[in-house]
Amino acid sequence: MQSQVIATTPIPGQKPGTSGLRKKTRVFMGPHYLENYVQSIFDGIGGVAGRTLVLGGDGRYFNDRAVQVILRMAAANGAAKVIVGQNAILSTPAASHLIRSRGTDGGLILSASHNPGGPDEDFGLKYNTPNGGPAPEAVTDRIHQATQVIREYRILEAQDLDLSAPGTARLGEMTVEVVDPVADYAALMERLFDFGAIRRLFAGGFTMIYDAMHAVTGPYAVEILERRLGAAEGTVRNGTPLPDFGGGHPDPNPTWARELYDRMMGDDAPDFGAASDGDGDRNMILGRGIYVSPSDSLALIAAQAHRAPGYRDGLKGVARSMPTSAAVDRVAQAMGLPCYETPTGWKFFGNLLDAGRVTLCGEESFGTGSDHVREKDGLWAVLMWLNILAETGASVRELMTEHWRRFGRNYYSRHDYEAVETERAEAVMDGLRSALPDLPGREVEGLRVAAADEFAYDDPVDGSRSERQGLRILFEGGARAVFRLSGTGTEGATIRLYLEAVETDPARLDRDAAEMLAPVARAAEALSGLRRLTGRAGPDVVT
Ligand code: VG1
Ligand code: CO
Repeated sequence: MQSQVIATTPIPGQKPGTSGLRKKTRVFMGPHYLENYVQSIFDGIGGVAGRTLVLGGDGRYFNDRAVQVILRMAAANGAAKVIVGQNAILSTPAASHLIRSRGTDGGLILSASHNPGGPDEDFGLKYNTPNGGPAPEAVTDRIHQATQVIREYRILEAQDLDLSAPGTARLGEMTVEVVDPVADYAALMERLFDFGAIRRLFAGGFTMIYDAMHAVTGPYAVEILERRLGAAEGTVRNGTPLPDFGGGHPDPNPTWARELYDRMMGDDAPDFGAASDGDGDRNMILGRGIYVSPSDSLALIAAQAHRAPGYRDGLKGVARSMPTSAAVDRVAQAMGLPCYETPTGWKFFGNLLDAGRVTLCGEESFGTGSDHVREKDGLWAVLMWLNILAETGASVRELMTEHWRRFGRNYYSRHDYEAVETERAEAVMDGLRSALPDLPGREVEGLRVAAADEFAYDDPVDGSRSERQGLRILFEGGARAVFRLSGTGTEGATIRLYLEAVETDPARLDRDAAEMLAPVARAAEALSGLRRLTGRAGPDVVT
């Protein structure tokens, strides 16, 4: 087999965002695009000669082709071994687990997560470091630099490898090990959670719907929920992964998982509902007639995790991304746990997890996880909830009601304004940024600004600093409005407005979130002119 050196030139815009490089699929399929980026990852991490990598993706359109290209490039770059998921499939948390458990030098994950898939939709690729987590900024900066000076890439001239069955093959000098994508991950879950207790729960008639959204978690959920835990056949819906996710948007939130949401709010709702995203790292939690916001789910898990065997000794600490509500902070305070506030994106939790400072992390964007891997983990969150439900015998509503009574409630909502013209989005952010110093003390819509700033993060473990991580307006009484530009979009700019209001009055804990947040929303508009400047009547997605 011949190793080729192909001349190329830098392609602008190959800059990793919140979670790797995400572009339109056709962009990724363009001449040299994928190859340039893969070679730049290899160059950015100091080469892959003699190294072992994990490789897999969420099965979206172009996943299978891209994996064959990456295998040939890894071989031509002298990698010793690549461990690849059967049929090129690995959920993001399963990939993170493999990277760690097999002691590898990292991995490449192909996914655009919750973004739709298909020739006219999105594709993505990211590198995870040997700890199993998304590469930190220092590493993604080096990869980006490599994309700007690339002159050539290496690729083996070879036929496609058959990845349809577990086993070992060779590609030139490199070993390729094809592994069952579910087995190791399911075994890990069985060590963390009390499968016996959950099995008894289902045997006792507990009912559930899990919507895999035609994305990667289908086979994982069928194996774990239906086969190992005895949930009724058919509990897992849309369980066959499809390259275009059945034409849907594999994003587990009340907008995109509408069918599940409506079902859970209806008369014939089962006891528990959950969904996961394209690559399996997000989760949505629902009970009969109740939607649990991701920030509340994080807080509840912080308070109840000791009920699961893997967390019986308690938590070392907790961390949340800055825009995530402070519900978990209240739990941490009550339980005497360290609590960290990081920028958006799982890569910022890695150091805290590695240093043993925190056990549990979460984001408002339907991401929850722990130190069992270095990614957020959708099915893990679902199993954690099932374990808590099994141990307490309470319903989701009872658990949340009791939680709010004990800790108070942070009403929360995120408003997304999508595909905004980049200049207009910048104008909103620049205008607000320059107004920040004058905001403290101002009264608007019955709220008084207590503080306003642009969030920056100093990593307490490695001392690195990350600036420009979102604009915050804090009101007296704990309410808050946060503005950020998304780092995962592929079209124009997406402005995210995060709204929060705190309530401790026992008589006001069961209100409608939109109603409770209306004054904060009005104040946010008055101070930023978001709708006025973008010409939008309202958000595209509310979660
Ligand atoms: C979004 C979320 C962020 C999450 C990221 C990756 O990023 O807000 O919390 O970590 O997606 O999740 P942004 O920059 O668009 O706000 V996933 O499931 O897309 O890997
Ligand atoms: Co995801």
